[in-house]
Formats: sequence, C-alpha cells, structure tokens
Amino acid sequence: MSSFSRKMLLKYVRLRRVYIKLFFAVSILLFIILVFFLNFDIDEQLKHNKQELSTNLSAMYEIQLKDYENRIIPHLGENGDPAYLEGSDAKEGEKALKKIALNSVLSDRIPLNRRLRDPRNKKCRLFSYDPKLQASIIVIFYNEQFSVILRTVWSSILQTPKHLLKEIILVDDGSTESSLHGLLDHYLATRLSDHPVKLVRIPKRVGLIRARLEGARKAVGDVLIFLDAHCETTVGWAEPLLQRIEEDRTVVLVPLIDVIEADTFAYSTDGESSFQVGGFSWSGHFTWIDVQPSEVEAKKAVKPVRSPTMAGGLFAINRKFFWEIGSYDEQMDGWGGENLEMSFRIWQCGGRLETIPCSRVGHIFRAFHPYTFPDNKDTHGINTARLAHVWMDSYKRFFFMHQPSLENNPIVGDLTHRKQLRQKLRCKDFKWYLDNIYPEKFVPDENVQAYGQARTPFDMCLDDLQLPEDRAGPLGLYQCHPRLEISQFFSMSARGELRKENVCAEVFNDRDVQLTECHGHRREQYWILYRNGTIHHPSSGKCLSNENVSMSHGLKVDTCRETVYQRWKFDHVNMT
Ligand code: LR7
Ligand code: MN
Repeated sequence: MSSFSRKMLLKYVRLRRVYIKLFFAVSILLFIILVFFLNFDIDEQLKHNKQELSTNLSAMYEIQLKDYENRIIPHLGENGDPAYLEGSDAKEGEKALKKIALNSVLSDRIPLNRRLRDPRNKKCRLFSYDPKLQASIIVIFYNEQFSVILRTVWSSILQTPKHLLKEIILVDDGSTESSLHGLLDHYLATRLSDHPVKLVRIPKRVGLIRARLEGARKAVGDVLIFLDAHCETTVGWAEPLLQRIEEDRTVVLVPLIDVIEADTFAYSTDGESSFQVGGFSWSGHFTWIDVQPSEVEAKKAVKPVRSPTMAGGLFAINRKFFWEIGSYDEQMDGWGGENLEMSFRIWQCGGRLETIPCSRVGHIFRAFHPYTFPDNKDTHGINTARLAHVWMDSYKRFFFMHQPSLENNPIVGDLTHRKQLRQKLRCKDFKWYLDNIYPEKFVPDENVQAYGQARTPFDMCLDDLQLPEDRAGPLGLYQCHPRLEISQFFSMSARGELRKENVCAEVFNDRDVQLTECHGHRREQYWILYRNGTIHHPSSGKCLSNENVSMSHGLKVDTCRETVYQRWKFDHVNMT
C-alpha cells in the first residue's frame, strides 16, 4: 500500500474515533435530558397523586363526619339530663359499657356542644371576677372516645370567655384508635378552624405524666389548666380559677368535680353545697375526705377551701410556677402517683392547694380502666414508691408495709434529681405537712395508747381478714404473722378507738364486732384497754373475746370475766 493511502486510512480511523466519542457524548446527554424530564414528570405525577389522595381522603372523612353528624340526636342529654337510647342502639350501648366502662354509643348521639345547667351554688353568682390572665387548657388522651374528647373541647370553648382562652392543646399519647387520627385532624381543620385548638401527637405512648409535660412545654398561656379527656366544663368555671391565681401565683386550684354518669351521661351534682376535698391513704391512694374543721366557714361562704391533696386530673396552676415547683417527676411511667407527688410537693415547698367551689367541671368516672399498661407493670405502685422515698421521710414506712416488695427494689429507679429538687426548693418535711396541713390524718403509731399486733395467749392475732380499703367487714382473728404485716396492724387510738387506718371496731347488736368507717363520736366505737389486757366496750358493758371464734367469722363481745379468752397483748403499749 502506498504511503498516501495509509495516511488516508489513519485519518479515517481517527475521524471515526471522534465520531464515535461524539456519538456517545450526545447519547449520554440525550439520556440525561430524558431521565431529567422523565423524573420531573414522575415528581409532578407524585405531587399530583398526593394532592388527589388528600382531596379524596378529606372527601372520605367529610362523608364519615357528615354521617356521624347526621346520627346525632338534637337536644339529647341537654342540660345534663340523663339520656337513653332505644332498640338495638340501647343493646349496643350496654355492650360498650361492659367493654370500655362507657356508653360510647350514647355519647355519639349526644350533641358535642350540649349545654349544661348551671350547677353552682347560688351564692357564686354574687361574686364578680375580672381576671387578666389567659388559660392554656391541656387535654391528654389515650384511645378515648372521639365524641367524648370533642365534648371536652367544645365545652371548654363555649364556657370560657374568649379573651381568657389562649389555647386548647390536645395531646395524643400514642393512641392507636383510627378515628383519633385522620378523622380527628379533619374535624379540627374543618369544624374548629376558628378556635385556638392545637393537636400534639406523641408517636409512642409515654404515659399520662409525660404526656402532660409535653403539653405544658408547648403551652404559652399564663395559666395551665389540665383536664382529663372526658370532662365537661360549666358556666363560669374558668374565671374564679384565673382570678385566684392572679391574686396569688403560688396557689394550685382544683375545681369542684361533678360526676358525669358513664351510662346515661347525666351531669349529677351532690346538691349545691356538699363537697369534699382530697386526702390520701397510707397505701398511696387518693381519697375524698370531708372539708377540714378549719375550713368549714370558707366552705359555707363558697370561698376557696384548703385541700391536703388533689385527685390529679383537673387543676389550674400558674405556668411559670408549674416549672419552678418541679413540674412532674419525668421518670414516672403510665398512670398513678403523680397526683399525690404533686400535692405533697406543693405544700411542702411553699405552695397551696385549694378547691374552688364556684368552679365546676364534670368528669366521667369509669368503673374500670378501659386500657392496659405495657407489660402489666404496676405503675401506680412504682410511682408511689418514688414519691414515698422523696417526700414522705420516715412515714414511708406505712406505704411500704402495704407494698413490701417495692421497698428496696431497683425497679423504682434513680431518685437523685427529685431529691436534689427537694433540697434546692428547701422544702419542709412530711411531719410538718401532717401536723399543719392534714392534722386529721390518722398515724397508726403516733399519739396512740397501743399499736402493732394484738395477740391472744394462743399466738392468734387481730386481723382484718384482707378487708378491702373503705369497706366494712368483720374484725377477725388469724395466726400471728412472724413479722408485722398491714393486715394485723391495729392501734388503740388516743380517743379509744380500736382501729386501722379509716375503719374502727364497732359493736352491733351488743354482740358482733365489725370494722366500719370511723365516725369519731365514740359511742359503739369506744373501747378501753386495761393494763391486764382486757379490752372493754362500755356501751355494751362487755369485753372483746375470742372464745369459740372461727377463722372466717368475726369476733364478739362477751360478758367480762377472768378468762384467757379476753386477754390481748399489743406489741407496743404507751399507757402510763
Ligand atoms: O397511658 C395513658 N395515657 C394517657 O394520656 C393513660 C391515660 N391517659 C389519659 C387518659 O386518656 C385520660 O384523659 O390520661 C387521662 C387520665 O386517665 P384516666 O381518666 O384513666 O384516669 P382517672 O380519671 O381514672 O384517674 C385519676 O388519677 C390519675 C392518676 O394518675 C390521673 O391523675 C387522672 O387525671 C385522675 N383523674 C382525675 O383526677 C379526675 C377526677 C377523678 C377523681 C378522683
Ligand atoms: Mn379520668
């Protein structure tokens, strides 16, 4: 081949390479452009689809909601009157009541914005209020009924003057009920858009204590008002709370809590002026107690009444003071205990707890909890053990006598932060609280004539036979336990009662001895313990005897005589 033709060939080959490169470059470019447009198109498509989906969903919720609204029966349950359903609805309602302790079928038929009668004592109308503070109402819920939550919201909107309502914060503690997701959002967006209602979602259930904390963190109003998610407020409920906190930022207030019946949704009041305040039992439960003697005058005048504790679900507190005084114990899980913790802390660390009789809120009391707790953990017990260690000093001995397994149990968790808080706030001790705030509280081993196990010469002991708290039942006898246990812990009080915490030995028919609620008027609950171990009952003229007593039946009083059957020996006797 000539050199010319070789040159031509080389040139041709080079040129071809360039073309090939060019071809690839252009193809890649085209491919990129194609992908870009295609992608763009997909994005557009996705966006479009999303929009369509949400319009469709929203249309679907709207249909659901309309359907729901159409089934509401106008005026049912108005004024708080009891409501009833008929036919199959009535049957379904009864089923629901058994299953979730609430007639949810009926709830769904009662208007969400029903009006209630003014339940207040007439004297309340004579007070005038003009508070400047605004409220953040915090409502936490876990799988509560849609209509019940919304009735809480609606009553709060309708019964709180607009200028006093900063916001309503709903906190969903990880509910799994589907109606509390899309449908609830849709309701808020379409039916409540003109009102300051916010919804905070906690993705995984954290328990009611941390749920309230979450709500409090989001709140911006001057005063936090916490409500359970099954409440209805009534006319004039907010003003006296806000006014009192304006006067004194360190008071924590509880409205008077009325009962909304779980079966008929009737708003029942115990008459205009009879109400109770909060106490506690040594087993760590909240109890209702009569208004204290020192407060009876205030009660008559429907003025704020001091309360040793609060139930926990419904209360108002200055927002800044809530954080200053230690908010909640964040390590408390689930349900229970936080109410007594907060009550003791408020009193011991310089605050006050009061019931405001002119502020009335209804609460649905359910016969049982419709929910369970993860791992069946006894959160009430554990939380109470936490508060006992932190706040009750040596008086925690009584709680741990009820719950010995929790006394030195690591499950209770670390308490450093709460103990530091108590130091930082320079809080008073539990004895101060008992002496000054709750002097009526019976302390089984203080200021008593005798206490401990009360033994017969045959090593049998007085025993409550596992009587549930606040029930009446026979005073029994059982083999003495090797260690003092709560069921055998009896006291002979200074007043001459043979008693446990709130139950006293009382003689019926001059014969049978029962444990019944202590009334404090001596009579059939009056006993005299003699040095020789006889326990004499003056009103029958007889003595406590264990002759012929069977294990399951109660003790009797019998003619006093010299016999081993009428000898009792307490572990500790303080008689001089
Ligand atoms: O895991 C949970 N997460 C929650 O958000 C469990 C419950 N909750 C919500 C629940 O949906 C409800 O809104 O927490 C609120 C309270 O739960 P309830 O209604 O089951 O409690 P309760 O009314 O039986 O119990 C009383 O004691 C509790 C102790 O932890 C709380 O302090 C409750 O708020 C309290 N309720 C009241 O004080 C109302 C007055 C009744 C009395 C006495
Ligand atoms: Mn409740």
